[in-house]
Amino acid sequence: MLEALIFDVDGTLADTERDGHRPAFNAAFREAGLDWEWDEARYGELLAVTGGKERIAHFVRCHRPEFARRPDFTERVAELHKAKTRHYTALAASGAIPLRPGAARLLQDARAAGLRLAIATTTTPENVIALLEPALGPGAMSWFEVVGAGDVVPAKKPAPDIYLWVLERLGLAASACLAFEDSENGLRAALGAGLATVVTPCDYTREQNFDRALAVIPSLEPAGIPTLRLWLSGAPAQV
Ligand code: XBP
Ligand code: MG
Repeated sequence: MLEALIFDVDGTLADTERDGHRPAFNAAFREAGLDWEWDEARYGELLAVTGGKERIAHFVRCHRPEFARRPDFTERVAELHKAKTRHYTALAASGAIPLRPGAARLLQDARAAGLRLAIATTTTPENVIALLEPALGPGAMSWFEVVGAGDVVPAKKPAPDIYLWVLERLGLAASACLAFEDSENGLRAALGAGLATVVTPCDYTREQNFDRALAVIPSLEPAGIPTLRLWLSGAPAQV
């Protein structure tokens, strides 16, 4: 029996990367006096690395090796990421990043159907709150029984850690849950935790491999998930 839906955030609930996280990284680099500017194409390449701190470190090692040799490299990356998060939360809290079509409706329908909700994301908890509260209303974070975000696990997606962390706190087996993702990294993480996964690709992930997804849908709007009504009725989510 389907008991819970577990949602990825970036790319799934909202298209946050190109016009949200990317400009926040660039604002942090400018603020630090660095000439690093991630355009849309470069950022699309860097998205292969999940986690903002890990993404900055990967960029530096590949493109600014002299910066990687600094003795305070790790501290500087953490400072840059903290500044980036400040810029991103300000942007998200202003309501500038809408949810994807159908996301709010799906969350409300799932709650009405008595399903438990959870989040499993690589981004930080403050980014999740800044994004969802303006979009879903004050107190909306209480809709999610478990919020697995950022550094609560040692290994980020495509490792399954964040999904295993969420399942443990839900007290549910993977077979009682359905995951929603947007990327191949996210799909691999969810599958690694044994979760049937619905993928709704976004612009940056459209060409990725989703062969092992339960379904690939254009959006979270009801028309895009005809069988979801079945799942919401409690029918088993068949992998
Ligand atoms: C997407 C990510 C995150 C964001 C940036 O997370 O990989 O790193 O790109 O956010 P998901 P941070 O798709 O799992 O929601 O800078 O806070 O990591
Ligand atoms: Mg994602």
